[in-house]
Amino acid sequence: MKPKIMQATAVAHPNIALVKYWGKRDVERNIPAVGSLSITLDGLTTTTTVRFDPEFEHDVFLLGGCEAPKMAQRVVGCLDRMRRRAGVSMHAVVESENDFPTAAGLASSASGFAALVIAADAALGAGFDRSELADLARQASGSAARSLFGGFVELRLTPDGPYPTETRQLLEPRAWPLRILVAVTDPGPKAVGSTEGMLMTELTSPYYREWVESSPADLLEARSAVERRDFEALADVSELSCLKMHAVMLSARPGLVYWNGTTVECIRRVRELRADGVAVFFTVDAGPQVKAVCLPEVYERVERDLAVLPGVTSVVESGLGGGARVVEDRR
Ligand code: 2P0
Repeated sequence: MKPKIMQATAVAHPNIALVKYWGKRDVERNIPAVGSLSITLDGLTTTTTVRFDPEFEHDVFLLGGCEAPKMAQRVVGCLDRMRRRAGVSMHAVVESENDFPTAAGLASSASGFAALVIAADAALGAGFDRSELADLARQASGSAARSLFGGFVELRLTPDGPYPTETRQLLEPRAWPLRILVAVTDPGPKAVGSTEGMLMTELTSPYYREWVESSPADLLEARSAVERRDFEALADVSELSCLKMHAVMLSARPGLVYWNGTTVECIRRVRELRADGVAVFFTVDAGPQVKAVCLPEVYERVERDLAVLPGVTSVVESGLGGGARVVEDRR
């Protein structure tokens, strides 16, 4: 008798860190050097289907219908850890689609691995709890654990806990419905991947230690701002964390410059708006896009102002979204 179909589909959204993760405490186990605080988006989605079958001879990974060998290695690594914990040996076909540009600083690995662990867990019927799923996602990609949860999310280092990090939701999306505008300045893939960039920074930047040591205070400040829903306080600490991260990247050897000229123009415009009393702040990740985070009542104004800047190719709008979830389970 042919065994049951072991297939499930999950969706996950990218997240944007307001207090940034950059650097690894343990490269082998992919433990971040610093905690982070993020918001999960709803306007951008990764959809991933995982199908296990005892007849498959190896794993297959397709991203947007095409083979993606570099990412496939990380997908297989993640599946291997899940199979080990679940005590199964079957191979899988994984098909993943993003409705936004991949590898352009829009955290596609975060939503990708969050969707993967949720879909694989459902397909296997493994029943891992959220903490274990977050641990599996984090091992695949540090930022992926945050996309398991919706709204405002914190990833803390917990060296004495059952897992080396713990990820939890601080606020639901509805509790403080901020809006995000992603000013796309270059939709192409980034020059230096995050993992490589982090290692280079740690090995060569004279400021790396200060970056790591100053992070807990930023995290505390941001957590408190979120709990109080204090926009100005969150804006201050978010811009600080972003610029500090880019400062430490720039001070690597060779320096990591993820920005282009338009990135700088977008930052300037957001700062001018904020100085004029518009409730908006910026953040930039390992790529040239600028994310403007604002209160709902000002987003049209911010969108207009960013869209007209020369070099901005599009502005993607998003609210806050929910965590990764199963949308179809065909076991
Ligand atoms: C973040 N980034 O906190 C920071 C800000 C990019 C800049 O997390 O090596 O792809 O797979 O654990 O999760 C991107 O890093 O890195 C990232 P790995 P990941 O969002």
